[in-house]
Amino acid sequence: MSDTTGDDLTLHEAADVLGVHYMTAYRYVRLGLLPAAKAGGTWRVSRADLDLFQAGGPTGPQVDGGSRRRAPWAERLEARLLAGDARGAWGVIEAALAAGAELEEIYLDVLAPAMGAIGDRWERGELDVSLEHRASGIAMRLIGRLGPRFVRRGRTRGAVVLGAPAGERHALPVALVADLLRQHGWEVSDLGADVPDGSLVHAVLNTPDVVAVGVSVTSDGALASAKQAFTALRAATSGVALVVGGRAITSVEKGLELGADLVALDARGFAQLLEQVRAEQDEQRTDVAGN
Ligand code: B12
Repeated sequence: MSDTTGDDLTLHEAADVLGVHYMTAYRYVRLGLLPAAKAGGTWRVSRADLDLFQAGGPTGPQVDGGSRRRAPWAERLEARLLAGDARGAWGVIEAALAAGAELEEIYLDVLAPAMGAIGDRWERGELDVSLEHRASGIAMRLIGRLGPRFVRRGRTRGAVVLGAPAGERHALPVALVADLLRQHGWEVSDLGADVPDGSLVHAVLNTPDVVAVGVSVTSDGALASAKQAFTALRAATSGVALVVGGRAITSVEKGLELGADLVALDARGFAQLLEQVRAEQDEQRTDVAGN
């Protein structure tokens, strides 16, 4: 979003310039189409953003005429997250769903890239980490609202324990992967971030019908602790697949070096991998029973 401290307008003024009703302009803001920031209880729009919107620029109204499915939802969500606008962020999600986006697409093609872009901006020194924290809080709430929609009825395929190792504070990726697996019929025990080795082991030993444990590693700084977690899991459990994934796992070799049995380079491939694991485990059980 552009700097709104200088030549900016109230939302009423912006609506006048656009020749639309105030509520229409407000909807543009809520959907992330028109960048705006709240100052003293009122929405302010920068002249530059308004000009861009009128010209049909990156956030402009060309979406109404084009394919809403291919609209830049991630950019709009990023804008709402950075503005600290939880309602607006939900509005973007609802609009994307109404336009036909699948739940999985909302997570992988809207929410994940929006968060990734926020991280990139933080890395470039363009925003304070407080904005990243606030955006993460809103993202978690979005996941909380969307989560129940991922749950599939009927018999589960088996259970999966998911968590991030000690010192790894990125819980969002874990929550997101957990829902994606639930959608494929897995019962997921999401332990979140910063899980001590002993607790990971405890969860695996106490989860009925557990097929695999997935360890999520996002920051490079947590690779060593992920290795320790796998050492502990390998020593205490058997017959459970040890899977690693996450942003810090850039190759299969890197994942295997940590002591994992299997590496999933993206969340989409994880459910498929689990199917294979389950089938192999069932086969082994049949062999044992037959002998
Ligand atoms: C949100 C965020 C935070 C939040 C986390 C809040 C929370 N509750 O999760 C807070 C503010 C706490 C935070 C803290 C830090 N962060 Co941070 N953070 C991010 C950010 C912006 C988004 C992460 C996210 O949720 N992404 C969305 C998820 C869905 O995408 P994903 O991680 O790629 O996950 C996908 C796959 O990897 C896969 N997957 C994930 N887990 C698993 C597990 C399995 C088993 C499988 C199969 C697949 C899988 O599925 C997901 C969906 O496709 C990223 C930027 C980025 N590019 O990701 C930086 C980022 C990860 N953070 C970074 C850093 C440096 C930090 C800090 C060290 C900063 C600091 N100095 O304080 C700290 C502390 C980290 C620690 N000790 O753990 C760096 C990491 C760089 C690196 N090479 O290590 C990043 C990349 C920012 C950057 N561009 O530099 N962060």
